Amino acid sequence: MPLSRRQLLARGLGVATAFAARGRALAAFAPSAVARTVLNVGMRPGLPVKSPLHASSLARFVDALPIPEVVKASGSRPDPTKPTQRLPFHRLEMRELEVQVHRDVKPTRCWSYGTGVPGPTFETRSGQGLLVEWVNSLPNRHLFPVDHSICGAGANVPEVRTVPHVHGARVPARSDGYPENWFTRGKSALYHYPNQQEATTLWYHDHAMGIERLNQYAGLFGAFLVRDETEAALGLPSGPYDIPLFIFDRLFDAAGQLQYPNSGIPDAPWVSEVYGDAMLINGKLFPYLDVEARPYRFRLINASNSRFYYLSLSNGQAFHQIGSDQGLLPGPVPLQTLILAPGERADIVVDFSASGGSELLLKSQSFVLMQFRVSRKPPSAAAALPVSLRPVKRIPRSTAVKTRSLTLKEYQDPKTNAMVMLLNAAYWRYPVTEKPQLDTVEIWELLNFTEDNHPIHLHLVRFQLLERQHFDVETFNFKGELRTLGAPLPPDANETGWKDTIQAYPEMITRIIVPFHGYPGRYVWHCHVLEHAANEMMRPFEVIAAPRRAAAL
Ligand SMILES: [Cu+2]
Repeated sequence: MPLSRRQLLARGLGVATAFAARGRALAAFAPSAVARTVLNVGMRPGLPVKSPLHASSLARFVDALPIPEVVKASGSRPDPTKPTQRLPFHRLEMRELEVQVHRDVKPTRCWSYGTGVPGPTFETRSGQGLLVEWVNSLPNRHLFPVDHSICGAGANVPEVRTVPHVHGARVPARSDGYPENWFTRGKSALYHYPNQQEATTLWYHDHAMGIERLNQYAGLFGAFLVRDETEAALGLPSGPYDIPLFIFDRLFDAAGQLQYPNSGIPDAPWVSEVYGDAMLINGKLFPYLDVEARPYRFRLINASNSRFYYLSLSNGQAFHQIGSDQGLLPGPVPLQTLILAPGERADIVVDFSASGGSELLLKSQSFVLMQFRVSRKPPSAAAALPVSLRPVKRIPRSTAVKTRSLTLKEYQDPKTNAMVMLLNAAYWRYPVTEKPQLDTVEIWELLNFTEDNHPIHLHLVRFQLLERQHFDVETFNFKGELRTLGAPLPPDANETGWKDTIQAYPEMITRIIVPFHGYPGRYVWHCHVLEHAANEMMRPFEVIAAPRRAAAL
């Protein structure tokens, strides 16, 4: 079988540059020189699990799909921005506990924001702010091996650290969960979520520097739904017919315990990607859901570390995507397959009206995820899906005050075999280079030199996809010239809404247009393949407040 370019490069062919130790040597290069270097990558796979649980051998559809409980407020506290007003106050405690992932699997030790994985769901309304005290009551030892060579996870910092982030929330910087703002057992953080944004499916998860991938794998995530009047007026399936579906893959051992793969390299257990053979839906393996013969709304959330899903129904029936990361699409988009990257959300409506008495499977390629058991009862009356949902005004390119070309590249040190993935050839610790001004619009061109699809997430903002375009990777590598190949490809219909995580396709330029609305301050942008983000595919950006006018000085 011919080797891929990646495999060839991983074997050392074509490596033209000698980097010494990770960090020290790359830091010696100017970013532009680094960006032009011919580079390569090696996959760093994990060692096989000793005495694994083979998920495929488990009995299917013996557990009902769990629906996470809804977070309840415990009183109110003063609004930090208007102390005369009070906001609902919530307290979530992170704890280690045991969950039952399947009838025939022994209880699994995990970490949770509530009583299970995923944690409880926030039900919020647009414009109604709230306060959350996030409390760390976790043990002092991590469930999984910590790689102390990873940035921010050195042996000089506590092993267990947490900082929660609400993915997609427009929040002041101090409440965003900046990766370095972690706190340890016995400590907490009080965050303010103003919710000044449109109805959508957000989710919260841990973001602690250097161990985010481990904390999320342990179970630290949950849903954060924002609702509004416009959405309510559409008559979409609601109440028991509106269900969040978290999809996440894991590896287990025969004793039912989570296994996070280890590279086997002493002192450097980091692996480049994680793929489990056990697919959990809301925390169960092969769950079933009894449904009526009517439309249902499902909020699909990919909470996997690395895995993309290719979702379809076993009977080949179409479903409609009605929303993406940051809210409703202009209109429902009929699909038979939906590709969901880590961090992305898709709001879909599945109509079971014509499937009374049958059993349908939700699948991802050859993986069976869950079963829908459709009632034999005749279809109940349900409102038809509206033709129009919410207008999404396209942002004119002419409004952009700046275009940034930003590379996504993988690098390998031929001596140590250490691998890093960098955004614009810059380490986390380099000075901040992306400093958009508040309330301006920028175009970000993501030049992906790799053979991977990287889901790139920007905190704070929502954005639109302009287009994707192939480019000549080798010409750029050898000559530093950007040569595009072919015409730009417009977004697919289900990518024409507001996004906060975009799939940057391999060897393509992905152009997004970003209004930097919200708040000034320091945020992050990163790949949502958590293993990539941990090994340097994450950078700060800083929103600069508009200069004060003379009259205000
Ligand atoms: Cu990535």
